[in-house]
Amino acid sequence: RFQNSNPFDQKHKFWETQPVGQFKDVGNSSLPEGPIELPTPLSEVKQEPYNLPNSYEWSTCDMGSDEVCNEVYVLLTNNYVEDDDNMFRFNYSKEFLRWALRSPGYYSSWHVGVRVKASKKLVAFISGIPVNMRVRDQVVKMAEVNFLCVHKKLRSKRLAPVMIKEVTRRIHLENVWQAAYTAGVLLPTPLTTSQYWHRTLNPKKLIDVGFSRLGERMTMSRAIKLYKLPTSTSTPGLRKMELRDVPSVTQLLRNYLSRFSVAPEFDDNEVEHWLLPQENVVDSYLVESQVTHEITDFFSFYTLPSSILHSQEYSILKAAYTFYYVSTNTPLLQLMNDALIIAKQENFDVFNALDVMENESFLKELKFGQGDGQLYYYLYNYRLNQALRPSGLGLVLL
Ligand code: NHW
Repeated sequence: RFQNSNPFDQKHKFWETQPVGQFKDVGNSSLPEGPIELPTPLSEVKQEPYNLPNSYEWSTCDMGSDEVCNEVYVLLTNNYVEDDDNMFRFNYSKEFLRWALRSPGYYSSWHVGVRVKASKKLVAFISGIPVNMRVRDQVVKMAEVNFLCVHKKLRSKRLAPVMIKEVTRRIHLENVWQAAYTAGVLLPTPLTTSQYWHRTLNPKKLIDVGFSRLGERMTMSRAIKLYKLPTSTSTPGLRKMELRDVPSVTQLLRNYLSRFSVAPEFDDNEVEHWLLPQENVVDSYLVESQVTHEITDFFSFYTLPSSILHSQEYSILKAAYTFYYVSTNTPLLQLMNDALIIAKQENFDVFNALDVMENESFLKELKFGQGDGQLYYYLYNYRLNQALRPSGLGLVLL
């Protein structure tokens, strides 16, 4: 069968109607940078929700409720993102979802569920959280949209476009007109295309469950030796971040993120929320100078396990993902090596990173291997007249 493999020629019946960069405009640098559409007066924003097929209803999800949080957790655990070979599926924990969705200034109305009217079963979800995003020299209030999920039995019925329109409407009602999101699928039009890299921590398990393969002339014992890490970290003054460190970390991070073309602007509240260690959610370490007691460096990673779908032996892959970091005094390579050592001690199987920020400077040397599949970054209603390199991006979405 003849297949048209040029993604630029693919029709996007929904996305073609949205204020996003269109494929036909790629390379046209005459279009102005900035918002594609102007905000409309709030009174002109549609007041009623969009129509759903008859047997379904909208449901604002209160993530503060254990019951509702559990419903979202179960929906995602069974229906959220899988790898291309359907071997693994993200298994965000309940604590993680709470953390991800109840960030400073969050709106419950942006946590949008779809239920079956008759049974009240939760069958779809989409969410947004507010963030101040800097794009070059403009700081724009945006929504970060994430956790879009439609139950497997309801796929390909054009429910996703209705959900995206509904969350957009609810975001508009709070006077926010831009959004940032990532996806593994190519849509019109990425701000940047990034790659996943994986650092094996537990070679035997990763090979057993089919996450990795032994390369040519590689034996299990060689792999174990190759990925072996020291048992203790190397940086003097490295310790867990504490509440009292929030102001220093905010300072460091604001300063560091200012070098990227697109990055969030965090205040103390947000740093406390996003970076203060939370067991099984986020880990943060910093370097305190032994002499001046100044905080000079910092790194963090979050915990996102995946369900292993077809193994007799194992059901969960424990994965750490690099989050934000700052290196001023300690080389980034050394910081990240310490991050690997800590992750290994905490029994993670694999340590993942994208090639955003300055990650390329340590990936190969620290024995990360390039994954398959891409993660595309997008902005909604904001045009950049040139795609960025991943290293221009100071943004990590969960
Ligand atoms: S990416 C993770 C997305 N979730 C999953 O992959 C979970 C497993 N898959 C599913 O649940 C992180 C379904 O396959 C989903 C699609 C629900 C993905 N982003 O209902 P239909 C995020 O959560 C388009 C955007 O028939 P379906 C970020 C697709 O191109 N659009 O499909 C979310 C097509 O449109 P087109 C996506 O398989 C960002 C249409 O949906 C998409 O039953 C959202 C087909 O719909 C994706 N990941 O359900 C955008 N996947 O034009 C936020 C498919 O091509 C934008 N589509 O015909 C900003 C809004 C806020 C603005 C505020 C001012």
